[in-house]
Amino acid sequence: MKKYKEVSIDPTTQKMYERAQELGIETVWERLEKQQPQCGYGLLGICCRNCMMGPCRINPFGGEPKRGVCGADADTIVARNLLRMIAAGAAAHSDHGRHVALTLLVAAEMAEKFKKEGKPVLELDNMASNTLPYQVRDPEKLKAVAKRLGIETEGKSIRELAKEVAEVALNDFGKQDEEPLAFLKAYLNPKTYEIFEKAAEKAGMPWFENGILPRSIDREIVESLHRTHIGTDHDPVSILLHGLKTALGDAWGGSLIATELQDVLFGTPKVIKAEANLGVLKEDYVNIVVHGHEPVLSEKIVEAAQDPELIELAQKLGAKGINVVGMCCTGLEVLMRHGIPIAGNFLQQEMAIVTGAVEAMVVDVQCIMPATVDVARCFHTKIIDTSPIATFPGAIHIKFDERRADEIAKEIVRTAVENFPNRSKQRVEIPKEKMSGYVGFSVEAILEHFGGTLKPIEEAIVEGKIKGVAGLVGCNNPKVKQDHNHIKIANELMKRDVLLVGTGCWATAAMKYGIFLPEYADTENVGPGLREFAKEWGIPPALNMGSCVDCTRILVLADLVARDLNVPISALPVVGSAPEAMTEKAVSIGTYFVASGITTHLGVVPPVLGGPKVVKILTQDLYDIVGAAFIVEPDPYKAAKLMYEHIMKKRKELGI
Ligand code: XCC
Ligand code: SF4
Repeated sequence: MKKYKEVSIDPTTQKMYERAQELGIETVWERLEKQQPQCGYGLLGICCRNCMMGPCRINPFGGEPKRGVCGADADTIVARNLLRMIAAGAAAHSDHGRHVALTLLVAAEMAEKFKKEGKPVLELDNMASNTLPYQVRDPEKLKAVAKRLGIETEGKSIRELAKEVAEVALNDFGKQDEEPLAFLKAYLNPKTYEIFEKAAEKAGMPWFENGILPRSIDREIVESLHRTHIGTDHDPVSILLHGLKTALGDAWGGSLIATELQDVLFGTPKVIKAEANLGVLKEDYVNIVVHGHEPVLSEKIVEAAQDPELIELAQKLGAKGINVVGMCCTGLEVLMRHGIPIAGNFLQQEMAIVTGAVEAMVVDVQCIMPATVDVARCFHTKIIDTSPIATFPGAIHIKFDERRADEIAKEIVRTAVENFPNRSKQRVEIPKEKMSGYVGFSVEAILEHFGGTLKPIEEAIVEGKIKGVAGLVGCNNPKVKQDHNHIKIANELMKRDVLLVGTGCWATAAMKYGIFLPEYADTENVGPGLREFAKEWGIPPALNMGSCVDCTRILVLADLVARDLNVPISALPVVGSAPEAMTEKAVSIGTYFVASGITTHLGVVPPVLGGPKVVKILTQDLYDIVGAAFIVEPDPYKAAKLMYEHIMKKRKELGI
């Protein structure tokens, strides 16, 4: 067993980890230990299970076997495995995006139906009626998205526009022509577009029609599986090019659709103050943790928890009220839009249950450990799974249906409330630590803050007050001490006057240590230029841009700056990093950052080292193909230095 200080720098995790040990509860860290030594072939990416002549493994020391049964060599196998990771990550993000688009469409169609049935027309035309399970909370954003897509907005109701926008989005998933995605064409500046168009030709593969411009989100994912089927694509170059294309379908398709249409349905985030860490759980309240990724669910849980009847029930059962808190990305969604406190990031899901104070953990999709069910068995906590595509053995299944969203959300909240009397008070131990911070920095909120333009940021960059911008994203991984790399890299970059924007479990980490407070600019972790800039504008030195699908906000922001300067994104002094990467989604994000022109650091080595050609393509050749590449460096200090050097190189190239 590990010492509590080895697993995390977060005091709440440390405490709950100790508590778990006291109670004999196995956690992610013990399970990781039991996996040691992890398979060397797997770590290097040189095992293949793509057909039943295998599984095949390549000798990493240069001896035999050098090839799989079919003849595939190490580079082919590594590239194929990587492409499958990208495809899975892109699929997860994009299926989420599809779900949001379908929700918008369903709501618009219900409005149409109710209108025909003679219900109040104005409310329904504006999609503001609460007879609808989902409303359009941000009609201005809907119009802005429609305009970008070239949809005529004059004389159309919100309901009509919602339907049209949802249809264009859904078409991007399944269309069969060779045209690039409508959303990509609508959002991407022409200079970067041109790089995508020419990338494959530059890489010596002119038969890629339209280069690495994705044609349809689903098609690129399906083609990834096709290409990696035995006996299909074997050249690491073409395999990886298709990886870029698939990831771009995630970036400028699936994830972008998720973010934009979530803003339409639930409101575009505005700057707001909120709290983070396990200390947001309340001893005398019914605690509900929403965990997973899709606000289509968590928004409704937040609403249902405000139902007077359910609050009354909670009080009748001895609680003071109902306390909804978030976990992982869905937590960030409701944090960004409503200031709902976030209890933690990925490695705190089990820790939250160990407090003994959680009545229900309501989960949907992605990053939810099946182990939560086992930990919950040691307490009264109910794990409630809600997604028809994600079932957890041992959990309670209350499957969600958008058409009956309110009813089901109430049932879920009621289940949690009714569980309150089962809580064993003596076993409750909630760590006190929590931290506040400002969140809600959507692109729109940033623009508003700076007076409708990004000029102040651009000027500060040109002046050198800010050296550049780093997008910090991604997960926790128990192979890394929780939050350690997140915070070290953040501080090392801010010390060098790099403005940070970030999402996902990085953002939750940053918030827990106070980085989203304007006062943080006064600490020794922030350089004088960035400090001055942050103070001048009354912002923290790092901006929380949301969940992982909201990495597209970072791209859209970079794209706006690129437009202002009339350069491709790859010319900007911007870097990315996933300091504690874990998921396949993180692999897709890293890949689409790089493909979009943002050189990106990974703090956890992906399973590619067994393929020397693949490594060379990813870390070097991509500079010539898309103007950016990967930096892989587990040491956070060295990583920050490399990222800073890249920023300085870009500044030099721009002549600033
Ligand atoms: Fe999952 Fe999105 Fe990674 Fe956190 S950062 S571990 S993906 S919750 Ni998105
Ligand atoms: Fe082995 Fe080739 Fe089959 Fe992979 S595809 S398992 S390398 S025979």
